Amino acid sequence: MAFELPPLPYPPNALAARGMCQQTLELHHGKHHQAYVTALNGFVEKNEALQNKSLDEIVTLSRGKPDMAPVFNNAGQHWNHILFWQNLSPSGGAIPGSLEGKIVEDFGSVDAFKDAFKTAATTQFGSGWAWLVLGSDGKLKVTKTPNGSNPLAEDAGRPLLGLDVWEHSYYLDFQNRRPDYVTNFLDKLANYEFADAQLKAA
Ligand code: MN3
Repeated sequence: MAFELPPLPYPPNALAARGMCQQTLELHHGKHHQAYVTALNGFVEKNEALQNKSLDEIVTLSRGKPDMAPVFNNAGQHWNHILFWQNLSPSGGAIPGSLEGKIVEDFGSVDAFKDAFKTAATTQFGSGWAWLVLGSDGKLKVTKTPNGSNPLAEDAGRPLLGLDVWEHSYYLDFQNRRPDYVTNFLDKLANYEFADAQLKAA
C-alpha cells in the first residue's frame, strides 16, 4: 500500500482571514507535502526492508542512519505534515479549559507557555519544527526539531501541537518575519481542541 496525501480537513481558503492564505495552503499541501509522499513511496518501492511497514515504523527504523537520511527526511516530513494540517483550525486560538489548566500547571501561565513556544520556534536555526509535547513524565513541554525530525524520532513525548517553521510555511504571508507567523499561529490558528483531545487520549 502506497502512502497517500491526506485531504486538508478544511477548504484551502478557510484560514485566509486568520493569516494563512489560500496560495500558501495549496502550495504547502499540494506541492510540498505531496512531494514528500511521492519521494517516500519511491524509496519504499525500491527497498524491501521498508515494505509493509507503517509510517511510524519507517521513521524509527531510518532515524540516525546516514545511509537512510533521505528516507528519514521524507517519512518524517510526511508524519509531521499529517499532524500539522490537524493543528490548524478556522476557529483556532481558543484554549479549552482542561488544556488551559494543564498548561498553567506545567508552565505557570498561558503566556509563559506561548513565550516558550515562540522561543523554540524562532531559535530553530533554518528549517524545522516547534512542538508542544506530553513528556513521559506526564508534564507538558516545548521542544524543537530540525528539518524532518519529530518527537517520535527523538523519543521526546507525545506531540499535541506542532508548528512547521520551514520558510515555505510562512513566506507568502509573513515574508522573513517568522516571529509574527509564530505569534499568529498561537493566537489565531492553533487547534487547541485537537491538542486537548490528544492530551485526553494519552
Ligand atoms: Mn512544510
